[in-house]
Amino acid sequence: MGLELYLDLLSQPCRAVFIFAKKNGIPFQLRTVQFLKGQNCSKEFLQINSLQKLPVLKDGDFILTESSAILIYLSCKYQVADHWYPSDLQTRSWIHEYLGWHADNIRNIFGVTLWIRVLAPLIGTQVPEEKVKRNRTYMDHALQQLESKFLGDKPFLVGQQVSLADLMLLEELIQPVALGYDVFVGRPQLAAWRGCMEASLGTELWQEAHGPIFNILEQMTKKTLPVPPPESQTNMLFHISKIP
Ligand SMILES: N[C@@H](CCC(=O)N[C@@H](CS)C(=O)NCC(=O)O)C(=O)O
Repeated sequence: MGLELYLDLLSQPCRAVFIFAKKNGIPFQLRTVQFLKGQNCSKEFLQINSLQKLPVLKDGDFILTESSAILIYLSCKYQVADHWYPSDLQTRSWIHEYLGWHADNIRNIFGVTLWIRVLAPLIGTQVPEEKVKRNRTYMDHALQQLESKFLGDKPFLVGQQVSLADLMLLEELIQPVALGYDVFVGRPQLAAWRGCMEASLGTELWQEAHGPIFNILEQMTKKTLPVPPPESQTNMLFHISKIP
């Protein structure tokens, strides 16, 4: 069996991995694991990742979780163009500097909109209003730091060409946009960066990767989304309780 990627395109880190593999022509078997159907809690998936999280890469007997580790593995194994994960020590270090900051300041903040607008209502609850307000404040604060410290007036995070750090960031920022909060409005630097990202990924791949998340509100309105099974709902309630 060749390379297998376990993904759900509603998830930001899954989309980053999907886009990276597609853009670089890396051949893989897509193993779709749908959160909304509780498939990440199935016995079969537990054998792949006992943490029940996506994305997961399986390359023969080798299993790897964590999107940034997966992107680095793919970059090195398939010798993709250098700009994705630059060999220059200092530029590579900037990628890791960004990824460290991203894990602390972006990752758990920008995905909250999906919980507010879709996941909590789907299981008959809601994210408390004070958490909703706080989340908006945290997003705005992180975006200011992102622009001033990491992006500046460069076309991409670590220079003139797209890197895996840009992809990680893009997918987190697309999440609130698809859920009704356009983080690019009123932020010209960030909007210019988004334009560079769209141009470098291409329209077809952009649409393929983002279709499911951009359709989710419509599906919510039409009540066509699956309701997560009880075994997933326990995890989901725990997740909601952990929203800052
Ligand atoms: N730091 C991890 C985050 C993985 C993660 O939180 N994945 C979410 C989807 S975005 C997940 O699988 N959630 C299912 C669960 O927690 O039960 C990465 O970047 O890969």
